[in-house]
Amino acid sequence: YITKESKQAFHYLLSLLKKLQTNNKIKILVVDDSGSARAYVRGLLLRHNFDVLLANSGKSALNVLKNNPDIKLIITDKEMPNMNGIELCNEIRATHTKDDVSIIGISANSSQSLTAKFIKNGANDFLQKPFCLEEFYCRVIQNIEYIQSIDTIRKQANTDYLTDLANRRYYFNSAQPIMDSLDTSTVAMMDIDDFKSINDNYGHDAGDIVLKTISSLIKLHFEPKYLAARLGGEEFSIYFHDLELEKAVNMLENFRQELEKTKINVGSELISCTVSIGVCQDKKDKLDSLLILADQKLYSAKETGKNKVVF
Ligand code: GH3
Ligand code: MG
Ligand code: MG
Ligand code: MG
Ligand code: MG
Repeated sequence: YITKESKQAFHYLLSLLKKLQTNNKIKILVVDDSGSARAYVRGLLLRHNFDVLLANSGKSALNVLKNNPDIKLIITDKEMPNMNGIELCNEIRATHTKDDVSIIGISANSSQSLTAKFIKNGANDFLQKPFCLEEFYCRVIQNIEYIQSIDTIRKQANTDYLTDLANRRYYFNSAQPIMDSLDTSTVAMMDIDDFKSINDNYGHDAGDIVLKTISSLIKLHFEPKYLAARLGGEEFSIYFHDLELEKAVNMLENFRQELEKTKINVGSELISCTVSIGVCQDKKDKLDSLLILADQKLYSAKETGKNKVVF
């Protein structure tokens, strides 16, 4: 009974599914106390190359989710012993927002209030059994696309567009809570030396290439262990959550020396550039206050000849 229209619609869905699957496999968790129901939904999802995880109870679902924080979608049955699908939604929402993971409730129960109950308890969507395949895939795609859009927006909100380093917002939001849990923290402020003259002599595009090159080198030297960010312009900061001052200074000194030796191809020629770095370790409560101290060290690095680490 497949009509031409539904065939076309299905092709459209398939193209959307392909688009979703271009990167890594997307993880979907299927929760149902019935083995045959789990196997059926799993089969539908495997056809389109999703990475399917299974759970036969709410409790087991919470465990699987804990061990797989990258699950994007949970499809859960309503009627299950011990913890039903709606209670499961509630439990999941205690730790995961709708922006972290989508939930679709499924039930054969045709009670009109069930959809509302699911959604009120944190589900994003609902499917009535028996469902038609087209609707099933539509809802799966829509809910994954939602999560992926949020992921993209979140990444963009936290990343510096030019250099792909963390931006100031992400830096403060992530470093401050770590700082709150520690007695002392070590932080570095870094500023490119005579950057204005690079722009003036070789052009703004060359300046951008220098910013990107330095940022790649920063990533190489300090990430993922430590948190590095472009705070703005030609200023960077690195937060060392668990490093004594001397060790941080050593790492920064290695970085400074390697940058000094690096020839940067700005199109017209190879140029080199240097940075000045101020670093300090202190008991401050606020990252702001610690950065001011590091900035004072940076200032004295600039005042005493640049291209050095001052602590
Ligand atoms: P100092 O050694 O004292 O730090 O001197 P400086 O020239 O590096 O410092 P100054 O603050 O005078 O100049 C910083 C320059 O950085 C000015 C600004 O135009 C440039 N700049 C800021 N953001 C960008 C950017 O995204 N791209 C480029 N190409 N230049 C930028
Ligand atoms: Mg059931
Ligand atoms: Mg500056
Ligand atoms: Mg500068
Ligand atoms: Mg300056």
